[in-house]
Amino acid sequence: MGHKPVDDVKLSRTVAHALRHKPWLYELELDDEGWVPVEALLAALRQRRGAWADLTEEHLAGMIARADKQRYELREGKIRALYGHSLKHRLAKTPAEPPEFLYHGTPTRAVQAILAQGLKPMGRQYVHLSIDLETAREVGARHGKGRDQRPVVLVIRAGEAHRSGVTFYEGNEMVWLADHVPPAFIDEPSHEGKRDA
Ligand code: HQG
Repeated sequence: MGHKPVDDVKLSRTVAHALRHKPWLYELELDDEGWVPVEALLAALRQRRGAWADLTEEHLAGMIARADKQRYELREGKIRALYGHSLKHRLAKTPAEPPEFLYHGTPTRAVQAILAQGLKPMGRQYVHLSIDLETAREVGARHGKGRDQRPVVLVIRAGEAHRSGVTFYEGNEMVWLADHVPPAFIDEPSHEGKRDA
């Protein structure tokens, strides 16, 4: 590509900060679907680190392509985060029909509250759900001290919830979003193995 390589992890974290959490610190304004002009993001990033002084769209595209998760979408001169937002202005998402079962990994300490109150978005705009057990386990493990705690994976009866009026949205191919998942559609860990639909 003829460009000096940049640290993908640092770049991705800063892009998440800008596109999910605090765009105003980067003089960015997200549109209703979370998009910003790539050039505006690049201009802000170029000012932040010496190593990013010559940052180009190719650096962003490379970071997105190499990432383990599909966090960002880059299209027609614009870029957005696909999920994870915490900023106040709630992004417009299109309701969609979820798979019959989804999974949510969480640390043990949160399970009791979740089974009592349901899954809440907490600091983000939406509840985040995974399409498979292994991904959910990894999501839950992020919250453990030293990341060595064994997370609990809750099984979400998403199809049933959807048919009962709970709204779901597609984040990307692996991540589904919801406003709130009531406890009636959440199965405790002991049921886990039987629900692999
Ligand atoms: C918990 C990462 C108490 C919930 C991941 C979670 C994901 C409750 C925590 C994405 C609760 C919120 C999001 C209730 C939910 N009482 N605790 N009623 N309802 N919780 O980080 O889902 O790598 O905001 O279980 O892969 O862990 O950044 O959500 O433990 O897709 O791209 O409250 O972020 O993606 O934590 O993760 P988070 P999450 P990236």
